[in-house]
Amino acid sequence: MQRLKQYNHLNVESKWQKKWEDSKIYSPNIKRAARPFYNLMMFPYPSAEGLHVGNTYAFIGADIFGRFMRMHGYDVFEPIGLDGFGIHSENYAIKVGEHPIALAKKTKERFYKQLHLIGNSFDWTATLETYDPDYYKWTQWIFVKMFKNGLAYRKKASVNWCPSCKTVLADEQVIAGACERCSTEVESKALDQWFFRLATGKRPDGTSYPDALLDNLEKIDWSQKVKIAQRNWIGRSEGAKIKFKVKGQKEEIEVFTTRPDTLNGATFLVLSPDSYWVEKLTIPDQKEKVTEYIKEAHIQSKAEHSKAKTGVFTGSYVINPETEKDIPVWVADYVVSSYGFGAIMGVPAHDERDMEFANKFDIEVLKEKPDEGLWKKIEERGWGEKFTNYHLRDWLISRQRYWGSPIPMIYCESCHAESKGEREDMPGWYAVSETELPVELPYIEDYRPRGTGVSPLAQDSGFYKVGCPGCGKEAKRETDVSDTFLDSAWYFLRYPSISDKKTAWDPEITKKWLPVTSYIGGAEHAVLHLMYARFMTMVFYDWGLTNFEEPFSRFYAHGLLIKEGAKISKSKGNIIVPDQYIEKYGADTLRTYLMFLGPYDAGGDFRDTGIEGMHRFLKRAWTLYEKHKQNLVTKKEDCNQITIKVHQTIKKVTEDIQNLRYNTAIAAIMELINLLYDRVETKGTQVSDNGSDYCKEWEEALKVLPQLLAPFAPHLAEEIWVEALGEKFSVHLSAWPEYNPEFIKDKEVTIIVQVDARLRGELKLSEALSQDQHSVEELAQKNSKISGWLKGKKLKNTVFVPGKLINFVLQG
Ligand code: ANZ
Ligand code: ZN
Repeated sequence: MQRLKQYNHLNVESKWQKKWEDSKIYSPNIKRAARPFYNLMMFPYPSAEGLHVGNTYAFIGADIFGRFMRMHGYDVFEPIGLDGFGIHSENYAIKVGEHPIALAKKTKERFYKQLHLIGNSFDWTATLETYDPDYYKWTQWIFVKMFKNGLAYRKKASVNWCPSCKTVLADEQVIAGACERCSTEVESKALDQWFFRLATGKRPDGTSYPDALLDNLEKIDWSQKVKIAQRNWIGRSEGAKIKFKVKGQKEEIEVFTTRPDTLNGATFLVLSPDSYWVEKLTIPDQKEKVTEYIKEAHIQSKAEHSKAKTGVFTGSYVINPETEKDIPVWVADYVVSSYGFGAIMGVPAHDERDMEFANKFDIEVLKEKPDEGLWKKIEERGWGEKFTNYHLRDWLISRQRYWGSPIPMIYCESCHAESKGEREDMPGWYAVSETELPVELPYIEDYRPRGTGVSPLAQDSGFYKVGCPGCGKEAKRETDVSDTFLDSAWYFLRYPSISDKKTAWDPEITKKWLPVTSYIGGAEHAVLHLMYARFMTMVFYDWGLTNFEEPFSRFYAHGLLIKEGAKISKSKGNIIVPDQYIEKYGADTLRTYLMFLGPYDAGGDFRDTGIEGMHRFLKRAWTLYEKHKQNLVTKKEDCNQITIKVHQTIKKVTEDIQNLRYNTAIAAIMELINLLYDRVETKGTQVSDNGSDYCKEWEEALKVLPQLLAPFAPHLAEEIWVEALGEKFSVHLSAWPEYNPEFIKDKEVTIIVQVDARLRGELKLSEALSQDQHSVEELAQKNSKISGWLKGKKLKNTVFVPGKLINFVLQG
């Protein structure tokens, strides 16, 4: 009998990776697939030297699910690409002193090589990189459509400015007053910016995007914590707007409040430092103080906002319509310019922040009880009306950086002067004609951010000088690039249509493959990316470009990988690169090890010592097959026991993978392997030529095992399937095994307990338990009838016949 070869993971893994790719078993027929299953994972942004183990944790977990579904007969489409534009890649380029264009080539090679090595079932015929002009042509096309549909606009806005990254940041990219990427304190700066109407956009039926984004959360199967994060970010707040007459003028200031019933206790009004009213209401005597305060407020970072209250009096008063009292108007930075109307009524008796402020500046506190009836009164008297406010802001799209998709807009000074342009509300502005897309990002030698608030593209007259689409005179291209989040807000639509040169996404293909069946990624993207992708998809739906509102039917957030108890980060110097582990132990070991660390949504703690154990374990599985031709199971009772265990394991692994409980699925497979290993006859050859001496249950177990292993250890599984069992390539296209519920019904079994071969008692146990020596020993020793016979005696040996008998042999 021929012995199998030693398992060499390096040879085996590269062999199958090549075979899989050559035979295109992971490239479904996009046009014709009968049971499409779109298995998406968040594509990486290549920032550092390559993928780290944390990235692979995400990809492997998603792949396991895809492989499982493929074995259930689905046409699984699992694409991958690079979110390669943007500040991450650009900052890395600056750090290593290379041009982003040159670096992108290297990074692509490096990342794709690593992504091959982990053994995922990616469709390598459908990759995309967001910096590829074939891709960003369509990103720009989306921008143009947003502009033409009134959903993109430009305004001067006070924005978060990171002086180190030299760029604008969205509110969500500011963590406790500091830049999310480099931790530098964020300043505020007034710049002209492009926005998408995420918060203020109206849908064709007149409803609003935030409402729809909120309501739709009920309809999608997403991790609960992610839904909560989305809900909070949208932050729908029901309340009222109330108008306050300025004393001695006919103007009125509007405030937003969730407590109109406390109007009777409002003793002051506060404006945000950026409020349009500040200049209007500041009296000459207060001018200097107010100007000074506003300057300070701009330099101070957001972190300071939560500290002690600061503020300055404008010198003006408004009239509280309910109390008819004159109340002072202050300026303070605890009022946010971008929320509500950037102005509040101060009700110290019922609001803590207002109380603190009133105490500090000696403002009157009226301890009036809230009055439910006020609300009606406010509407009747015309003081105000119901108003729903959102925390969600319009999406700030422009970035004053180089490495991004140029915003495809043109500005003409002379058209502006004549109030001409493509849109009435934006004189001077034209979108680049769709036939002229893409506006290619030019090569600029010194691409580093200037810190001047304009993009490096503004240095390149060859780029920005352009004829006006309206009047033909010399005009200027927009030199800002778009936010990377725009690139990733639609990439899932492109993958299935990647070979389509005429449209961004083919309508028929899109209907077939989308919405995405399963999306897996990090919880850190719970807000930004997922919200932007949902918003864009809803917009596309409204334009008739898709037939679904929600892009991801199911989203699952995986947990975080840590290393020896610590967060994995560059500053800690504990970044783990997967390559060395793959080289030493193989991708199968790394995959299985990572997934064994804990429930997939909880993450796990990576330890070098653990991976050794997993490696030995997988080798053990191979050894089983290496030996199985000489070493067989022949005993009838062993055969029965194997059948039960096999079917129990199929059930467990199936259910666990469905629930992404990979760790317990792996544990079950380990148990099965251990049992098979245990039951093998090791006393030489007993096989007849036709192999009829051993039981068919043993054969079945040996065939099921690689199938259960396939999602986790795809190379090993394939090697066993094809090389050891001689089955047809590929195990990954084989049908997932089914279990027979009859076999795993828990029967009651009687175990005979002997001490020194004399009957001393009986145990009635479930079939499963009756097979387990350790449990049986324990239960027997605890049993009151039996324990007397064992007390004070030394045990020499235990004889165990699974499901039948246990005999304690005593010393002396
Ligand atoms: C009077 C009042 C009395 C308030 C009271 C609250 C409690 P949410 O729920 O987050 O929407 N507010 C309004 N605009 C603001 C702004 N631009 N910056 C800072 N605070 C602002 O909060 C709404 C409440 O936050 C509003 O209701 C307003 O204070 C304040 F006992 O008005 B309230
Ligand atoms: Zn013009």
